[in-house]
Amino acid sequence: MSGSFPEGFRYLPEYFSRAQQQILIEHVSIAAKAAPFFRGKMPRTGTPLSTLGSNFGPLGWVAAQSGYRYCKTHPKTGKSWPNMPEELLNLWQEVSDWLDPPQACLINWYREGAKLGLHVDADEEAADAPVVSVSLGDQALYRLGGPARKDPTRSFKLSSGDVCILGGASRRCFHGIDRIYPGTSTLVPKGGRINLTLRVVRGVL
Ligand SMILES: O=C(O)CCC(=O)C(=O)O
Repeated sequence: MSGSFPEGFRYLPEYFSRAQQQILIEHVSIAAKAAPFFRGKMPRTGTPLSTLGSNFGPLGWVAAQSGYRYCKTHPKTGKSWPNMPEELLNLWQEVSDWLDPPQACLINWYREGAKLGLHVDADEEAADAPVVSVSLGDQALYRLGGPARKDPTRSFKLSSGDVCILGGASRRCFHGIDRIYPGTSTLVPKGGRINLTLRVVRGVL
């Protein structure tokens, strides 16, 4: 399967057991009480995103009409983001092949109908550090292309417990979520899919 993936992309199906997934979801539920999910907006147009977001870690990714950015605090509560769970720091050590720890973990919540357009993660100064992504809950159709938007893409389903790593050249490849398959998992208490995306943002905070 990896033959036609871009260089540096790794797909680790069923990396987390069901019991480990439940622990991660519990961390998300607790975090969401302190740092409630909010709906970001597209820069310039202000169009609401179809996903809901929150973050773990010293920095959190925020989508606002004024632009995408990393912030130390939640845009609505003004408080720091919840600490990064140890399980995610361990995952980073196990799979990232990168010395510095992640500074941000974006929590995306896809409810029925939510999707994420093709994009490259480009708001990090640490542009070479890999991005590590965990899928929890409902299955999703993931699309992965090349460094140019017009490059051919391939699509495959991600299931709960799967991990993807965008390292090497794949760090600059377009990717997105075309659709969610509602009801394919019972993991997320209110339903849908949670994606956790670990990122190094910059050298020094
Ligand atoms: O939900 C996913 O699997 C991908 C998330 C993603 O690409 C992002 O947050 O930039």
